[in-house]
Amino acid sequence: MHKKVAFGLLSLCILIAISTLSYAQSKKAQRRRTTTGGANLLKLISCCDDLKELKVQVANLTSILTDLSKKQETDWINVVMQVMDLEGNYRQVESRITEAEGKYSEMNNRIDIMQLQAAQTVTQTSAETDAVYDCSSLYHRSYKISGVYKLPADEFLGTPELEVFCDMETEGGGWTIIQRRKIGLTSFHRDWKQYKTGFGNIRGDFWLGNENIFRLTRQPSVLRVELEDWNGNLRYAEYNSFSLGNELNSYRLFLGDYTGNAGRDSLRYHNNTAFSTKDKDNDKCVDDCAEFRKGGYWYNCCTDSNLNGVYYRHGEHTKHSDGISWYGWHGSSYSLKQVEMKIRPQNFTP
Ligand SMILES: *[C@@H]1O[C@H](CO)[C@@H](O)[C@H](O)[C@H]1NC(C)=O
Ligand SMILES: *[C@@H]1O[C@H](CO)[C@@H](O)[C@H](O)[C@H]1NC(C)=O
Ligand SMILES: [Ca+2]
Repeated sequence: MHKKVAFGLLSLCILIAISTLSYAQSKKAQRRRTTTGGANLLKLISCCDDLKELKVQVANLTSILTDLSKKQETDWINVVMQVMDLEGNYRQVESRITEAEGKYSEMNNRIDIMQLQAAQTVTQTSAETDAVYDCSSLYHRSYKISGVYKLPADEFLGTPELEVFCDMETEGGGWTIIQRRKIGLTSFHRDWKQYKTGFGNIRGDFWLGNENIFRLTRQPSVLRVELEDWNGNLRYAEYNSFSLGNELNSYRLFLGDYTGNAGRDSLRYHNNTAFSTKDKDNDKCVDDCAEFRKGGYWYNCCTDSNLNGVYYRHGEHTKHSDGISWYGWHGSSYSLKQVEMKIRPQNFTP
Protein backbone atom coordinates (compact mmCIF):
# COMPACT_ATOMS: atom_id res chain seq x y z
CA MET A 1 0.00 0.00 0.00
CA HIS A 2 2.80 2.52 0.79
CA LYS A 3 4.45 1.72 -2.48
CA LYS A 4 1.26 2.61 -4.39
CA VAL A 5 0.97 5.96 -2.61
CA ALA A 6 4.62 6.74 -3.21
CA PHE A 7 4.26 5.95 -6.95
CA GLY A 8 1.19 8.09 -7.14
CA LEU A 9 3.00 11.00 -5.55
CA LEU A 10 5.93 10.58 -7.85
CA SER A 11 3.78 10.57 -10.94
CA LEU A 12 1.95 13.68 -9.70
CA CYS A 13 5.27 15.34 -9.19
CA ILE A 14 6.36 14.39 -12.65
CA LEU A 15 3.09 15.67 -14.06
CA ILE A 16 3.56 18.94 -12.25
CA ALA A 17 7.09 19.13 -13.38
CA ILE A 18 6.10 18.51 -16.99
CA SER A 19 3.30 21.00 -16.94
CA THR A 20 5.55 23.56 -15.29
CA LEU A 21 8.13 22.87 -17.88
CA SER A 22 5.68 23.13 -20.70
CA TYR A 23 4.33 26.36 -19.21
CA ALA A 24 7.77 27.69 -18.97
CA GLN A 25 8.33 26.54 -22.49
CA SER A 26 5.22 28.27 -23.71
CA LYS A 27 6.15 31.35 -21.73
CA LYS A 28 9.55 31.31 -23.33
CA ALA A 29 7.99 30.97 -26.77
CA GLN A 30 5.64 33.77 -25.95
CA ARG A 31 8.55 35.89 -24.78
CA ARG A 32 10.34 35.00 -27.96
CA ARG A 33 7.28 36.10 -29.90
CA THR A 34 7.22 39.33 -27.92
CA THR A 35 10.88 40.01 -28.72
CA THR A 36 10.30 39.59 -32.44
CA GLY A 37 7.32 41.96 -32.12
CA GLY A 38 9.64 44.56 -30.50
CA ALA A 39 12.10 44.25 -33.39
CA ASN A 40 9.28 44.89 -35.81
CA LEU A 41 8.25 47.94 -33.84
CA LEU A 42 11.82 49.20 -33.92
CA LYS A 43 11.84 48.55 -37.62
CA LEU A 44 8.61 50.50 -37.94
CA ILE A 45 10.09 53.43 -36.02
CA SER A 46 13.23 53.49 -38.14
CA CYS A 47 11.05 53.26 -41.25
CA CYS A 48 9.14 56.33 -40.04
CA ASP A 49 12.41 58.11 -39.63
CA ASP A 50 13.20 57.16 -43.20
CA LEU A 51 9.80 58.42 -44.22
CA LYS A 52 10.38 61.66 -42.41
CA GLU A 53 13.68 62.00 -44.14
CA LEU A 54 12.01 61.21 -47.44
CA LYS A 55 9.35 63.75 -46.70
CA VAL A 56 12.03 66.33 -45.97
CA GLN A 57 13.76 65.38 -49.14
CA VAL A 58 10.50 65.64 -51.06
CA ALA A 59 9.91 69.02 -49.51
CA ASN A 60 13.46 69.89 -50.35
CA LEU A 61 12.96 68.73 -53.92
CA THR A 62 9.65 70.54 -54.14
CA SER A 63 11.24 73.73 -52.97
CA ILE A 64 14.07 73.17 -55.41
CA LEU A 65 11.49 72.53 -58.11
CA THR A 66 9.55 75.71 -57.30
CA ASP A 67 12.84 77.55 -57.26
CA LEU A 68 13.63 76.00 -60.59
CA SER A 69 10.25 76.82 -62.05
CA LYS A 70 10.61 80.37 -60.75
CA LYS A 71 14.00 80.53 -62.39
CA GLN A 72 12.53 79.00 -65.51
CA GLU A 73 9.85 81.62 -65.45
CA THR A 74 12.40 84.40 -65.27
CA ASP A 75 14.40 82.56 -67.91
CA TRP A 76 11.28 82.39 -70.00
CA ILE A 77 10.60 86.07 -69.45
CA ASN A 78 14.17 86.76 -70.47
CA VAL A 79 13.71 84.69 -73.58
CA VAL A 80 10.47 86.48 -74.42
CA MET A 81 12.18 89.82 -73.88
CA GLN A 82 15.08 88.77 -76.03
CA VAL A 83 12.67 87.68 -78.74
CA MET A 84 10.91 91.03 -78.47
CA ASP A 85 14.28 92.77 -78.64
CA LEU A 86 15.17 90.75 -81.68
CA GLU A 87 11.85 91.61 -83.25
CA GLY A 88 12.52 95.29 -82.58
CA ASN A 89 15.98 94.97 -84.06
CA TYR A 90 14.52 93.09 -86.97
CA ARG A 91 12.04 95.87 -87.58
CA GLN A 92 14.86 98.44 -87.39
CA VAL A 93 16.96 96.41 -89.77
CA GLU A 94 13.96 96.01 -92.02
CA SER A 95 13.36 99.75 -92.14
CA ARG A 96 17.05 100.28 -92.78
CA ILE A 97 16.90 97.80 -95.61
CA THR A 98 13.88 99.54 -97.11
CA GLU A 99 15.73 102.82 -96.84
CA ALA A 100 18.80 101.30 -98.45
CA GLU A 101 16.65 99.78 -101.15
CA GLY A 102 15.12 103.16 -101.82
CA LYS A 103 18.54 104.70 -102.09
CA TYR A 104 19.72 101.83 -104.25
CA SER A 105 16.86 102.22 -106.71
CA GLU A 106 17.44 105.96 -106.75
CA MET A 107 21.09 105.29 -107.52
CA ASN A 108 20.13 102.84 -110.22
CA ASN A 109 17.88 105.44 -111.78
CA ARG A 110 20.76 107.89 -111.74
CA ILE A 111 23.09 105.32 -113.26
CA ASP A 112 20.52 104.68 -115.97
CA ILE A 113 20.38 108.39 -116.67
CA MET A 114 24.19 108.61 -116.72
CA GLN A 115 24.51 105.65 -119.04
CA LEU A 116 21.85 107.03 -121.33
CA GLN A 117 23.59 110.36 -121.24
CA ALA A 118 27.00 108.79 -121.88
CA ALA A 119 25.59 106.87 -124.81
CA GLN A 120 24.07 110.05 -126.14
CA THR A 121 27.26 112.04 -125.79
CA VAL A 122 29.24 109.40 -127.62
CA THR A 123 26.91 109.77 -130.59
CA GLN A 124 26.68 113.52 -130.32
CA THR A 125 30.18 114.79 -129.50
CA SER A 126 31.39 114.60 -133.08
CA ALA A 127 28.45 116.73 -134.24
CA GLU A 128 28.71 119.03 -131.22
CA THR A 129 30.06 122.48 -131.96
CA ASP A 130 29.78 123.65 -128.35
CA ALA A 131 32.76 122.02 -126.66
CA VAL A 132 31.93 123.13 -123.12
CA TYR A 133 29.88 120.60 -121.35
CA ASP A 134 27.87 121.21 -118.15
CA CYS A 135 24.42 120.87 -116.59
CA SER A 136 22.92 123.31 -119.08
CA SER A 137 23.93 121.11 -122.01
CA LEU A 138 22.52 118.13 -120.13
CA TYR A 139 19.32 120.08 -119.70
CA HIS A 140 19.13 120.69 -123.43
CA ARG A 141 19.59 116.99 -123.96
CA SER A 142 16.42 116.50 -121.94
CA TYR A 143 17.93 115.60 -118.57
CA LYS A 144 15.60 117.65 -116.46
CA ILE A 145 15.83 115.87 -113.13
CA SER A 146 17.98 117.58 -110.47
CA GLY A 147 20.73 115.37 -109.11
CA VAL A 148 24.17 113.92 -109.68
CA TYR A 149 25.46 113.49 -113.23
CA LYS A 150 28.79 112.41 -114.56
CA LEU A 151 30.17 114.70 -117.23
CA PRO A 152 32.33 112.62 -119.55
CA ALA A 153 35.99 113.42 -120.10
CA ASP A 154 36.49 115.88 -122.91
CA GLU A 155 39.33 114.90 -125.21
CA PHE A 156 39.27 118.22 -127.04
CA LEU A 157 39.65 120.20 -123.82
CA GLY A 158 41.79 117.53 -122.20
CA THR A 159 39.57 117.51 -119.13
CA PRO A 160 38.82 114.50 -116.97
CA GLU A 161 35.47 113.02 -116.13
CA LEU A 162 33.63 115.20 -113.63
CA GLU A 163 30.83 114.42 -111.23
CA VAL A 164 28.45 117.33 -110.87
CA PHE A 165 25.18 118.12 -109.17
CA CYS A 166 22.68 119.74 -111.51
CA ASP A 167 19.88 122.02 -110.37
CA MET A 168 17.31 121.57 -113.12
CA GLU A 169 14.53 123.45 -111.34
CA THR A 170 15.61 126.90 -110.11
CA GLU A 171 14.68 129.68 -112.54
CA GLY A 172 14.52 127.32 -115.51
CA GLY A 173 17.30 124.94 -114.39
CA GLY A 174 20.55 124.12 -116.19
CA TRP A 175 22.66 125.11 -113.16
CA THR A 176 25.92 123.39 -112.30
CA ILE A 177 26.42 123.69 -108.53
CA ILE A 178 29.96 124.76 -107.64
CA GLN A 179 29.57 125.07 -103.86
CA ARG A 180 27.18 123.90 -101.18
CA ARG A 181 27.00 124.33 -97.39
CA LYS A 182 24.11 122.66 -95.64
CA ILE A 183 25.25 119.78 -93.44
CA GLY A 184 28.21 121.39 -91.76
CA LEU A 185 30.45 118.39 -91.14
CA THR A 186 32.93 119.07 -93.94
CA SER A 187 35.75 121.44 -93.09
CA PHE A 188 36.39 124.18 -95.62
CA HIS A 189 39.65 125.21 -93.98
CA ARG A 190 41.65 123.44 -96.70
CA ASP A 191 44.81 124.00 -98.66
CA TRP A 192 45.42 125.26 -102.19
CA LYS A 193 45.61 121.85 -103.79
CA GLN A 194 42.30 120.74 -102.33
CA TYR A 195 40.57 123.95 -103.41
CA LYS A 196 42.09 123.47 -106.84
CA THR A 197 40.75 119.97 -107.43
CA GLY A 198 37.68 120.17 -105.23
CA PHE A 199 36.57 118.34 -102.09
CA GLY A 200 33.54 117.16 -100.13
CA ASN A 201 30.46 115.19 -101.04
CA ILE A 202 28.61 116.13 -104.22
CA ARG A 203 25.26 115.40 -102.48
CA GLY A 204 26.28 117.29 -99.34
CA ASP A 205 28.84 120.02 -98.70
CA PHE A 206 31.48 120.50 -101.36
CA TRP A 207 33.66 122.78 -103.44
CA LEU A 208 33.71 121.74 -107.10
CA GLY A 209 37.31 122.85 -107.51
CA ASN A 210 38.87 126.06 -108.84
CA GLU A 211 40.26 124.32 -111.90
CA ASN A 212 36.81 122.98 -112.80
CA ILE A 213 35.13 126.32 -112.13
CA PHE A 214 37.78 128.06 -114.23
CA ARG A 215 37.11 125.64 -117.09
CA LEU A 216 33.31 125.85 -116.82
CA THR A 217 33.32 129.67 -116.83
CA ARG A 218 35.33 130.15 -120.00
CA GLN A 219 32.00 130.74 -121.68
CA PRO A 220 30.15 133.84 -120.41
CA SER A 221 28.45 132.62 -117.24
CA VAL A 222 25.97 133.65 -114.62
CA LEU A 223 26.74 133.03 -110.96
CA ARG A 224 23.79 132.57 -108.63
CA VAL A 225 24.40 132.62 -104.88
CA GLU A 226 21.53 131.30 -102.77
CA LEU A 227 21.43 131.98 -99.04
CA GLU A 228 19.22 130.67 -96.26
CA ASP A 229 19.22 131.85 -92.66
CA TRP A 230 18.17 129.90 -89.55
CA ASN A 231 14.60 131.19 -89.79
CA GLY A 232 14.16 129.68 -93.24
CA ASN A 233 14.40 133.02 -95.08
CA LEU A 234 15.82 132.73 -98.57
CA ARG A 235 17.83 135.34 -100.49
CA TYR A 236 19.82 135.25 -103.70
CA ALA A 237 22.48 137.23 -105.53
CA GLU A 238 23.10 136.85 -109.23
CA TYR A 239 26.03 138.10 -111.33
CA ASN A 240 26.63 138.29 -115.04
CA SER A 241 30.07 137.65 -116.48
CA PHE A 242 31.26 135.44 -113.67
CA SER A 243 34.62 133.85 -114.33
CA LEU A 244 37.84 132.76 -112.69
CA GLY A 245 41.36 133.36 -113.93
CA ASN A 246 43.55 130.30 -114.37
CA GLU A 247 45.90 128.99 -111.71
CA LEU A 248 48.75 131.29 -112.84
CA ASN A 249 46.36 134.14 -112.06
CA SER A 250 45.51 132.54 -108.72
CA TYR A 251 41.92 131.85 -109.83
CA ARG A 252 41.17 135.57 -109.66
CA LEU A 253 37.46 136.41 -109.40
CA PHE A 254 35.62 138.48 -112.03
CA LEU A 255 32.06 139.58 -111.55
CA GLY A 256 29.61 141.55 -113.67
CA ASP A 257 26.41 143.25 -112.64
CA TYR A 258 24.56 142.24 -109.52
CA THR A 259 20.85 141.53 -109.26
CA GLY A 260 19.06 139.95 -106.32
CA ASN A 261 17.50 140.49 -102.92
CA ALA A 262 20.43 139.64 -100.64
CA GLY A 263 20.61 143.12 -99.17
CA ARG A 264 23.86 144.85 -100.05
CA ASP A 265 25.96 143.04 -102.66
CA SER A 266 28.61 141.43 -100.50
CA LEU A 267 30.63 139.72 -103.21
CA ARG A 268 31.53 142.88 -105.13
CA TYR A 269 34.17 143.67 -102.49
CA HIS A 270 35.92 140.45 -103.56
CA ASN A 271 35.82 141.26 -107.28
CA ASN A 272 39.19 141.28 -108.95
CA THR A 273 40.96 139.54 -106.12
CA ALA A 274 42.98 136.35 -106.17
CA PHE A 275 42.01 133.20 -104.34
CA SER A 276 43.69 132.54 -100.97
CA THR A 277 43.96 129.44 -98.84
CA LYS A 278 45.60 128.78 -95.49
CA ASP A 279 48.81 127.84 -97.31
CA LYS A 280 48.65 130.58 -99.97
CA ASP A 281 48.13 134.17 -98.86
CA ASN A 282 47.11 136.09 -102.01
CA ASP A 283 44.92 138.62 -100.23
CA LYS A 284 45.23 142.41 -100.21
CA CYS A 285 45.91 142.59 -96.52
CA VAL A 286 48.79 142.49 -94.06
CA ASP A 287 46.81 139.81 -92.26
CA ASP A 288 46.54 136.26 -93.42
CA CYS A 289 42.81 136.37 -94.17
CA ALA A 290 42.38 132.69 -95.06
CA GLU A 291 43.86 131.79 -91.68
CA PHE A 292 41.67 134.33 -89.84
CA ARG A 293 38.45 133.52 -91.69
CA LYS A 294 39.24 129.79 -91.79
CA GLY A 295 38.36 129.19 -95.42
CA GLY A 296 39.50 129.45 -99.02
CA TYR A 297 38.09 132.51 -100.75
CA TRP A 298 38.84 135.58 -102.81
CA TYR A 299 39.95 137.44 -99.69
CA ASN A 300 40.42 141.18 -100.00
CA CYS A 301 41.11 142.69 -96.58
CA CYS A 302 39.47 140.53 -95.56
CA THR A 303 35.76 139.95 -96.11
CA ASP A 304 32.36 141.30 -96.94
CA SER A 305 31.20 137.71 -97.31
CA ASN A 306 32.83 134.46 -96.24
CA LEU A 307 30.83 131.69 -97.90
CA ASN A 308 33.56 129.09 -97.32
CA GLY A 309 33.85 129.90 -93.61
CA VAL A 310 33.12 127.79 -90.55
CA TYR A 311 29.69 126.16 -90.29
CA TYR A 312 28.13 127.38 -87.01
CA ARG A 313 24.77 125.99 -86.01
CA HIS A 314 21.91 128.42 -85.39
CA GLY A 315 23.92 131.37 -86.65
CA GLU A 316 25.43 131.88 -83.20
CA HIS A 317 29.06 132.81 -83.41
CA THR A 318 29.91 136.05 -81.73
CA LYS A 319 33.59 135.58 -80.95
CA HIS A 320 35.14 135.29 -84.41
CA SER A 321 34.03 136.59 -87.80
CA ASP A 322 34.92 133.30 -89.44
CA GLY A 323 31.40 131.93 -89.99
CA ILE A 324 29.54 131.57 -93.27
CA SER A 325 28.65 135.22 -93.54
CA TRP A 326 27.09 137.67 -95.96
CA TYR A 327 27.58 141.05 -94.30
CA GLY A 328 25.02 142.78 -96.52
CA TRP A 329 22.19 140.65 -95.11
CA HIS A 330 22.94 139.40 -91.59
CA GLY A 331 26.21 141.14 -90.77
CA SER A 332 29.62 139.80 -89.79
CA SER A 333 28.65 137.68 -86.79
CA TYR A 334 25.87 135.59 -88.29
CA SER A 335 26.60 132.24 -89.87
CA LEU A 336 24.09 131.11 -92.48
CA LYS A 337 22.28 127.80 -92.44
CA GLN A 338 22.58 126.97 -96.10
CA VAL A 339 24.45 128.29 -99.11
CA GLU A 340 24.58 127.18 -102.73
CA MET A 341 26.66 128.71 -105.51
CA LYS A 342 25.67 127.67 -109.02
CA ILE A 343 26.56 128.63 -112.57
CA ARG A 344 25.09 128.40 -116.05
CA PRO A 345 25.85 129.98 -119.41
CA GLN A 346 24.67 133.54 -119.79
CA ASN A 347 22.80 132.70 -123.00
CA PHE A 348 20.91 129.82 -121.40
CA THR A 349 17.23 129.58 -122.25
CA PRO A 350 15.15 126.78 -120.75
C1 LIG B 1 17.94 70.09 -48.87
O1 LIG B 1 18.85 69.06 -48.64
C2 LIG B 1 20.19 69.45 -48.45
C3 LIG B 1 21.04 68.21 -48.32
O2 LIG B 1 20.31 67.12 -47.91
C4 LIG B 1 20.29 70.35 -47.26
O3 LIG B 1 21.63 70.79 -47.07
C5 LIG B 1 19.43 71.55 -47.48
O4 LIG B 1 19.43 72.41 -46.37
C6 LIG B 1 17.99 71.07 -47.77
N1 LIG B 1 17.17 72.21 -48.08
C7 LIG B 1 15.95 72.31 -47.59
C8 LIG B 1 15.22 73.57 -48.15
O5 LIG B 1 15.47 71.53 -46.88
C1 LIG C 1 34.77 143.64 -111.25
O1 LIG C 1 36.00 143.96 -111.79
C2 LIG C 1 36.01 144.06 -113.20
C3 LIG C 1 37.43 144.23 -113.67
O2 LIG C 1 38.09 145.20 -112.94
C4 LIG C 1 35.11 145.20 -113.62
O3 LIG C 1 35.07 145.31 -115.02
C5 LIG C 1 33.72 144.94 -113.10
O4 LIG C 1 32.86 146.00 -113.38
C6 LIG C 1 33.74 144.69 -111.60
N1 LIG C 1 32.46 144.25 -111.18
C7 LIG C 1 31.79 144.87 -110.23
C8 LIG C 1 30.48 144.26 -109.83
O5 LIG C 1 32.20 145.84 -109.65
CA1 LIG D 1 47.90 138.77 -96.41
